[in-house]
Amino acid sequence: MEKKIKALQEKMEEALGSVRSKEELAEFWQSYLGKKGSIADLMKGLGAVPKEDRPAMGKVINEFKLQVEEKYQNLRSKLEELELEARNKSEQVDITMPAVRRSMGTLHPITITKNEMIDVFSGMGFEVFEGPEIEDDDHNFTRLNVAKNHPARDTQDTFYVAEDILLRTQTSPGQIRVMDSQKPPIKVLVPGRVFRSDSDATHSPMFHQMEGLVVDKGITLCDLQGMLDKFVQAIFGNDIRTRLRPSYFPFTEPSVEVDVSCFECGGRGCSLCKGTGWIEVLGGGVVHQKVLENCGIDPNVYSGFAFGIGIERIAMLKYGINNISLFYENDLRFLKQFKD
Ligand code: 2NM
Repeated sequence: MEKKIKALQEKMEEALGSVRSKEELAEFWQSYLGKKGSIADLMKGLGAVPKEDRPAMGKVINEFKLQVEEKYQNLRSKLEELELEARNKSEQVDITMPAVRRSMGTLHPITITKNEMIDVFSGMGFEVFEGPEIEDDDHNFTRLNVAKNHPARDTQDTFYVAEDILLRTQTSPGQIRVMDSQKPPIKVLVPGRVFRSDSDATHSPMFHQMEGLVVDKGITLCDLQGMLDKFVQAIFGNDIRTRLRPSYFPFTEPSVEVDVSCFECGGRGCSLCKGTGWIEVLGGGVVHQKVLENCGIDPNVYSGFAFGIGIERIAMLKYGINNISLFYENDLRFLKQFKD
């Protein structure tokens, strides 16, 4: 019996020495300390020991059992310690490591340009109004003095949603709404998206416009020109001059096209201004008497000027962009170049 215990002790030491995990430790427990383990077997073997030797033998087995239990507990603590250490190591956060820098979003170049234009006009006392993008024929054409048979109403130019319902082709129906709800003096700026069936390097079926309207007593074309001088100088530089050329719009009379002296060559002539020294930037004029009448404003008492500016056009000139579609492709390589 003693020999048997000694052999078991050696086996046990060896088995314990090869335990590497909690699972292996549990197996060890089963085979030595479990109900059907080796030590239980020893206890059962006591029956075959002579009666007078039994107490001493039982004590030996018990001591052996206690010894195994102690070793088992020690190893268990050690394994748990190691496990915790490994976990701490794998979950360790290095607080001195530099953080992953998240790139900030930027405003779209059209938004930057629009904000800059609004800033300039706000400084002159304009208020901003936004009208709906879906309009009716009445606001978009009829009351703006665009005749029933005018080519601008053609389905080739205008996106119709239903009969007499359309995507606005300019923001001026917004100005009609302002004149309907406010009495002069009126000084309003109407920015927004407009839609025309037109598409090439400098035209897009959707683009942004900013129209302005001033109605008061004694307003003339000179007021428009003086105000636009200040506007283009704020946008393109203090040495910029303007030039008015006669034009035609149904809603203004007289109507003008406004050029700025070329900011690239100073007016000597270059590729940007195609050798002319001038660049066309916007249109405007004195509000047609019929438009005022259509909005219940007496043209014998009041007069006004109005203008329309393409925001894409201004942005393309400012930033030297030669294709309008770059604004709508959302290519980050393009967009990231614009910082407010
Ligand atoms: C332009 C050119 C000329 C314009 C006229 C009006 C209104 F509502 F007062 F009649 N709003 N905008 C106008 C006039 C717009 O854009 C090139």
